[in-house]
Amino acid sequence: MVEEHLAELMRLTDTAGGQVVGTVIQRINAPTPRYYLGRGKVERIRELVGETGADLVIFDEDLKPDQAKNLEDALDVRVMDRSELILDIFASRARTREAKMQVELAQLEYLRPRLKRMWNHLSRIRGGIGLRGPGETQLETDRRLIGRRISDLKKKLGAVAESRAVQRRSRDGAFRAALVGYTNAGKSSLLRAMSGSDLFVEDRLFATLDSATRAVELGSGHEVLITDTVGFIRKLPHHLIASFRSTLEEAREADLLLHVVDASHAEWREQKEIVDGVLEELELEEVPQVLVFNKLDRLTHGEERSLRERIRALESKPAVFVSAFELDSLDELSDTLKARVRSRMTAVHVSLPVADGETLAALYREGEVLSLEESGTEMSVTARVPDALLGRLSQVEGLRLLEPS
Ligand SMILES: Nc1nc2c(ncn2[C@@H]2O[C@H](COP(=O)(O)OP(=O)(O)OP(=O)(O)O)[C@@H](O)[C@H]2O)c(=O)[nH]1
Ligand SMILES: [Mg+2]
Repeated sequence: MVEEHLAELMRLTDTAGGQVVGTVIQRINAPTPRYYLGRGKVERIRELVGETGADLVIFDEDLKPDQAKNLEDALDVRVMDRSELILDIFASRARTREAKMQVELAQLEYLRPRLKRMWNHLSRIRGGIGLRGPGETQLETDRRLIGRRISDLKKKLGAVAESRAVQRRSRDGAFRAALVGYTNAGKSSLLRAMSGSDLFVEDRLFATLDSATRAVELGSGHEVLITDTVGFIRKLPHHLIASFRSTLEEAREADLLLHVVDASHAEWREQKEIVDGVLEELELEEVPQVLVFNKLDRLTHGEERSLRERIRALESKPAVFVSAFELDSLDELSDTLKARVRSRMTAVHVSLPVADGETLAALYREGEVLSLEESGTEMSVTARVPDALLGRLSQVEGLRLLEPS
């Protein structure tokens, strides 16, 4: 378990552009107030830093501002904790204006109680990871300026969130699903495979920071809008969750969450629990969920069978088993989505003039036509229609909506 956590920290370090030259583990019941670790261990790390020439020491656990400062004084190198490393990765990966603002906000909130220590660094700039902060100018300003910048960012982000909400409303009526899950589970790969569109995929952590929405055609007139979102990780810094809340609004308004799990990962159970925890923190636990076990191509038939049995026996949520690399395996997911889209549509009989090709076309395009009969100048259509179309149909003059079947 500890080894797995450390392995993940190494991947994070790699993603941030660092190179691991040594690791130290200490099992402790309670962290010491001064160094987090015991004195002996601090001495051991000091030696290791000397032997390897390391210029950075990263802790998997979060350090209090004082602890970090004391450790830096004792080790005489830059010290980072897990949260800071994750913030650093987000900072280097943010592409859109919104993501950049969100990361900056989270960094400033993290920085505020640690300003003093950060100033120390700037005076002896060492380069490398950890210094890609919000920029020197901001660091040089005092707390009050940082506070002002924080409220400014919050205001700007609020405006972006508002315009996004307007955009969302204009898409009203469409069935919406959001991909959520642990980082590197394959969310973007799945959306890419299903929508046939180009999305950034990488075997590093936090490839995606911005949510992207794609229309996915499910066949027989069913379409669903699927949103890809930022991945979660163990001990995601609190400030980041808060900052990315509005991006994750997409998930809140989704009709369905597709919780993607990397079934080939040794720790998938823990990862799944962590994702559930973050979803709860974001108050998203009420949104209906389908579990999507991905990377099945990496399992043997035996492993796949026992996974399916286990999930069937223990899991109350519906689950599908897929591989983003095998298009055929996605049918199960498409069928599940199709069933959800259908269940949200209302079955109606519509009677309309034969000449009204426009309405008929809309029924085919947005709904599902189950039967069509012509008699004289009238057509009688039985169809399933989404709410938005139902609303429009009921306003068409001379059109009769018969009782739902
Ligand atoms: N073998 C295998 N690899 C996969 C599958 N799906 C995704 N991958 C690989 O897993 C890695 C991560 O995939 P992404 O799609 O970027 O994962 P993500 O969940 O979007 O990750 P973040 O954006 O970082 O949260 C990439 O190297 C993919 O090629 C799959 O079904 N099988
Ligand atoms: Mg992604």
